[in-house]
Amino acid sequence: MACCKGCSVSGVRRRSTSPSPEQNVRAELPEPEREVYLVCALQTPQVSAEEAQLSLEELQRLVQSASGEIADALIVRLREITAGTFLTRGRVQQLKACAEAFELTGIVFDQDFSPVQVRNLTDEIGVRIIGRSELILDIFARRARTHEGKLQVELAQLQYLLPRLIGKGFVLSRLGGGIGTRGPGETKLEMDRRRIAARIAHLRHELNALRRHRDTQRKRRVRSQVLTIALIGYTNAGKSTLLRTLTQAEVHVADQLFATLDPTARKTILPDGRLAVFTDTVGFIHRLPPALLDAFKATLEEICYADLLLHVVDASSPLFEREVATTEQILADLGAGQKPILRVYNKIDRGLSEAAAERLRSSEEEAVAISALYKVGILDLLNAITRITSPNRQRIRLSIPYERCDLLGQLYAKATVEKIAYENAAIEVEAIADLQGLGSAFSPYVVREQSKPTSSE
Ligand SMILES: Nc1nc2c(ncn2[C@@H]2O[C@H](COP(=O)(O)OP(=O)(O)OP(=O)(O)O)[C@@H](O)[C@H]2O)c(=O)[nH]1
Ligand SMILES: [Mg+2]
Repeated sequence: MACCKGCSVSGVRRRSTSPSPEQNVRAELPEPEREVYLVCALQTPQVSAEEAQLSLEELQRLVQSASGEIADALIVRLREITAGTFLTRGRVQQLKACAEAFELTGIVFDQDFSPVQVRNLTDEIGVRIIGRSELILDIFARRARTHEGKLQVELAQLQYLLPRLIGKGFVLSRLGGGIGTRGPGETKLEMDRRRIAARIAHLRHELNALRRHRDTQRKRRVRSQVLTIALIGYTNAGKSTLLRTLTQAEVHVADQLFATLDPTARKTILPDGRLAVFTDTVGFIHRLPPALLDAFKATLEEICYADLLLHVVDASSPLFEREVATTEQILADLGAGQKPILRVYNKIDRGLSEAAAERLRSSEEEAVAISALYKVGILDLLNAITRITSPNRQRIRLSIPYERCDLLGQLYAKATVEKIAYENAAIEVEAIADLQGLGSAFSPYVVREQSKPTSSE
């Protein structure tokens, strides 16, 4: 059956009518509410067919990440825009027919409408109308686990909502639950304007207190001179998988958008013996709602204090270029555009997208190709990290007399000792170290390499 052009019922999973014995047992438990959505990308004169298709694909992944069932996905072509409803009368009627045929919970669009347009469309179609920002905010609300994460998500949701309330408020609860009505911890967002404003002020106050605490922790870290490396990049690029591979940490990895929300830090030892802390945080997305960027600023600012950024990209993604550009733009917005950055082309086991292969070939930037999942190229990555974070480190030879063997402890702490030989006259050492960092106590014992004789000599 096709209820409107481009629709088919193939994607809908209907409830089974004859339950199995297993289902009978489960029937005693309350069935989780089923949420079925129609997913629509808009193709206006400003949006190309290709862009609309890519946008539709990403929107479907977002709906799945919000645990929504997708009845169908379609591109709605619009030659003109109607002020009150954005969509033309004919399109509104088609969507209404779809909503009835599929018993939809709502329709998700790849853009945000004005509050008046949302109200008019809801009234005419009779189901919830969900914009892209609302959908992303909903995913964040589901994922927030830590106290700070929950406060940040609630702040973002309320900041997004406040200017959208029409009349006295309570707009969200008008058409039941589902995407866009959840707050962190599954609380329902039902508030009026005055209470929202008061709650925003309170959340800001609490978040500022947490920010001060974070500042103190950071200062302590800076004092202890631990190297911090931030994993950043588009959502689903494989940041958490890489953190797992690098540090053997048990971190959450999932094939869904925004699997990670709360920052995680794990330690590991670099090949040169230095301790490094890797931090993993929320992924970026094209057109990230500004309310989210603002609310998560404190967490994201951590990126600005890292010694090095590992920009993890899914090199197999057909959206490679856009994902790289989006990440770079968000980094610039956060004030981290000038930080040392190492590009990590991940998922090479799947093959490189054309754009990624081209960039890798022609690139002058520092880049490494890896598979975080299959642990390919990890040593190259670690070596590149070591090189970038300590350009002054070099291979040195030391000849330490036995009466200064007290220096050995310091040497092991500050350098990577590659060879050590206890000869008759002295302890002969080969190590990788930053000479300046080692300190003046070592200077008398550095063996200067003899300059190579030239051919004329
Ligand atoms: N084939 C392949 N899949 C990978 C690789 N690295 C990660 N993945 C998969 O990609 C998906 C996303 O991985 P995550 O590590 O959760 O990605 P993320 O960047 O942390 O994502 P968010 O937390 O959502 O921003 C998972 O299904 C991983 O198993 C890789 O090298 N090769
Ligand atoms: Mg993650």
